[in-house]
Amino acid sequence: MRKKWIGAVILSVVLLCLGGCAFSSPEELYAVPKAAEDYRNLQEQIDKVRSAGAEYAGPLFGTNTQPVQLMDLDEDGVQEAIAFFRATSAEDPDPLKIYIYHQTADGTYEVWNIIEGDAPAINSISYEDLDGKTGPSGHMDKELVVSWRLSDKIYRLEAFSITGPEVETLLPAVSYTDYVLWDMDKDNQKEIVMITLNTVDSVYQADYYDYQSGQMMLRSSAPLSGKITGLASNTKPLASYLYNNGIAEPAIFVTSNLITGIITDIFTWQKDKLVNITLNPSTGMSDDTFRLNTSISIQDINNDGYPEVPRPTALPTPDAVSSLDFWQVEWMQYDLKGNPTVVSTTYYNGEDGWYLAMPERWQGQVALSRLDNTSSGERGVLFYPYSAEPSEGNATPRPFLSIYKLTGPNRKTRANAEGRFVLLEEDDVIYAAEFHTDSGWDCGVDQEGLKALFHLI
Ligand SMILES: [Ca+2]
Ligand SMILES: [Ca+2]
Ligand SMILES: [Ca+2]
Repeated sequence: MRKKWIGAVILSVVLLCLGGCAFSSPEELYAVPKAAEDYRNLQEQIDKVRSAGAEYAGPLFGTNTQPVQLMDLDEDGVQEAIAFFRATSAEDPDPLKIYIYHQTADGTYEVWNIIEGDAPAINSISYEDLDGKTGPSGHMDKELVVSWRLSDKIYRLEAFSITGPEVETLLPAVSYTDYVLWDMDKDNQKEIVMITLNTVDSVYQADYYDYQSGQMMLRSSAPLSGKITGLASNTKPLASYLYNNGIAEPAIFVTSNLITGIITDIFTWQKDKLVNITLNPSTGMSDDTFRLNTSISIQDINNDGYPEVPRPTALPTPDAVSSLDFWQVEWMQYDLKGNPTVVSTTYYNGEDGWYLAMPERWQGQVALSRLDNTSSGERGVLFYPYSAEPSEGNATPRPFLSIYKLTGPNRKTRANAEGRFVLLEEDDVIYAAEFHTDSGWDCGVDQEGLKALFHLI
C-alpha cells in the first residue's frame, strides 16, 4: 500500500511552495501527512483547479478547517481527498467548489464530483454517517454535512451522500441558527437537530431531521423557550446524555439568552417525537433552568458522564448586603420527564478557577467576602458564619476559613505561613487555606475534609 512516509513532510513543504502557497504550512493545508507520490498526484489535480482561476477556501469553523482534507467517504479502505476552493472570477454564480477526488489503483487522483455553492464562505463541514449504509469495508460510509455561510448570522445546511462518483442531496439547503449531529433515537445513525431562531417571524424551535427513503426528512419539531433573544454566546448547544433510571438517554442542551439572564432547553426523542422536556407548558419557558448569572456553564461537575445544569443563587456578604459577587450553585441533573435532582451544591469561584463542595451544615449559614492582594499575587476568599436573623450588638464578624490562590515568587513560603496549609499545587499556582479558630463557629470540617471538598474548575 501507500506507506512511504520518509521524507514526505519535507517534500510536501517544497511542493507546496512550488505550488505558490508560501503562506501556509502543510499542516494547515492538509489534514494528514501523505506519502510523497500520492501527494504529488493530488497536488497535480489541485493545481489544475487553481490555475484555472480558483483559490483555497477551507471551512472557517469547526474541527475540519484545512482546505484539503482526507476522508474515506465510501469506506472502501482508500481515503478520498476533499478540496475547498473559491472561484476568483466574479462572474461565477456558484463560486464555492468542493472537489471530491478518488484515488485510483495506480495512485493517481480523479475527480469524482464537484459540489458547488452560492455563498461567500463555507462555515463548517462534518463527515458523519446519516443513512446507515455500509461501504465495502463493512463500516458505515460517511455523508457530507456542509454549512454555507451567507453572512455573519445566516447559514444554510446541506447534506450530501457520496456513493462513488454519484452525489445525492440528502438535505436541500435549509436556513438555521445552529445545529447538532447526534444519535437521538439510538439506532446508531446520527440525526440532524437544527435550531432556528427567527425573531422577525417569531420562530424559536428545534427541528429533527432523520434519514428516511433517501432523504433527511423533517420528522418532528419542538419549541424553544419563548422570549429568548438569541443563543448564548459562551455555551454552544451540547449533545450529550441524561441519566434516567440507570440508562443513558441522548439529549441536547440548548442555552439561550433572555433580556435578564439565560435559560436552557433540553431536548430528547420520545415516542417518535422531539420533546423539550424542561418546557413549562403554561409559561412556554423552561423556567426551572432560568438563571441570572450568565457566566457559569453547564458542565459535568461530578464526573459521572452526564452534564449538570447550574442553578446559582447569590450568597450574602458578612454585612448582609446581598452582592452578586458570590454564588452558591446547585447542580441539576434532569430525567426524561424533566424532573431535576441536585447532585452537588458548591460555592463556585469562576474568577479564581476553583469551587468548593458545600457541606450541608454550611448551606444558608455562611457569608463570603474577598481579600485580594494582587501586588503580592494573593487572592483570598473569606468564609464567615452567617445568620439571616440580625445579630445583637455590633460585633465585627470573624471568618472561620480563608482560601487563597497564590501566585508569583515566594508563593511556597506564603502557602506554608503560620496557620496555612496547601490544598492543591500546580505549576505556577498554589491553593492554600487557613481555619480561624476565633470565629466562634464550628464548621465541622478539618484539613483533610477541606481538601476533599476543594476542586479546580
Ligand atoms: Ca474511499
Ligand atoms: Ca439515530
Ligand atoms: Ca455529571
